[in-house]
Amino acid sequence: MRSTWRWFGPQDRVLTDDILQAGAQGVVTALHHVPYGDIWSPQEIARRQKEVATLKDGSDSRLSWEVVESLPVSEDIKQQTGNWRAHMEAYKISLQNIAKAGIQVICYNFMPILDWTRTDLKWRLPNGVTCMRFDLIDFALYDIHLLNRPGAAEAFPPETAAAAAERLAQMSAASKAVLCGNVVCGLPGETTALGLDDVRGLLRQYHGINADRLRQHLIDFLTEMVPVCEALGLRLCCHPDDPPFPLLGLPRVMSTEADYRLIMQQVDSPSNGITLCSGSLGVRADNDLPGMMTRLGDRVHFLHLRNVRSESPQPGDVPARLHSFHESEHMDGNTDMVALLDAVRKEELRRRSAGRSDWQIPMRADHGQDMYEDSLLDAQPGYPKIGRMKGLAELKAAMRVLEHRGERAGQ
Ligand code: DNO
Repeated sequence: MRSTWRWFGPQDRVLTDDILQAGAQGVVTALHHVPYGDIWSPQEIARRQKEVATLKDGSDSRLSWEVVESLPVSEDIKQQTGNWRAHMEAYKISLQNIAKAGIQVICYNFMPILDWTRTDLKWRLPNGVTCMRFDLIDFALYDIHLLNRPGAAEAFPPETAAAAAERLAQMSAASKAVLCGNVVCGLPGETTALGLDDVRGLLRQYHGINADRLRQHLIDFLTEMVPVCEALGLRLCCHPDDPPFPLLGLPRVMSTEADYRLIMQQVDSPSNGITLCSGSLGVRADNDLPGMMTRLGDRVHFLHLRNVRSESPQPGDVPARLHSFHESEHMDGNTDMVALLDAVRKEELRRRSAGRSDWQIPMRADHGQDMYEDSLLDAQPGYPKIGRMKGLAELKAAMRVLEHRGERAGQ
């Protein structure tokens, strides 16, 4: 397992110096300033590589850009409208430019409109840390009463809708504005926040696109991109839906093991792979993360390790449906992290004995709780310096123990 760290570029409050001190071996980043659908030029890629390789005082960081997260798939490609053909060609050129720069792993997602979705970015836990949280009642309140989406009230269990109406009556205008901002916050690198009207407009574009159609668009995307990746020696890896349920009436097609299986079979190539994100997938009680790693491991090109804790029962919550959860400590929550790490270790051993050059899987400690001075630094939501460093240290230590035991037992 190779420890990596997500960095948002020079505007990130966390510095390359911090990444080095945290004990990460490589960097995960993207050209966040390039609009979706545009080409990533060799110059811009080289510039970011240089930034990764440089410490605050100008000296060499000895870090390099190892994983692209994300090379974004535009809405036009997801919907197959407008400029989607041109965006597909641009995507292929970006892949070529990335390959020329020596980077081989490329993460993307196929979630319509919204990436990760939370209702609270700073929820306080009893020990004083804050974390990101998805509260079903707040989300229902947003969907039914702030967005006023037709059909929204029927999309939630009646007791959830009733609790949302009750909460709305006590909510200040300022809290409503915060909630609206939080729901659309998960668009990494987005500089212009989406307003309610923007969201309504985007939702209208998805009329007539159901899950089957979206899945077909993903297959069409991969049918064209995977041969390009094979020729260039690249490994594409799809990030799961977060949370792994349909939201706002939009389809979501990468939420379960069955979803991944289908996509892996449809475009059956090692270049068509998985970003196994235990935090996203782990919200669902029916996703068995260690089992998924064991069964689908040969196609897992990138690991996002974090944990969530489902808060059921809340009014109307059902673990197999959209429900409330918060981001817990990395080693503690819905996912048995030690079992997942052990499945990763075993997959790496299999790869090694098969002579695979990609036997070490890049992993980043995903997200983190804000602790100590994290709230003062106010880095990208979900990506604090200290809380993430703690997560990385715990994950590395647990893995080291498993490896040590394995070495002693000769396995
Ligand atoms: C959340 C991240 C996601 C991820 C994209 C990949 O923190 O894991 O935003 O970067 O979905 O395309």
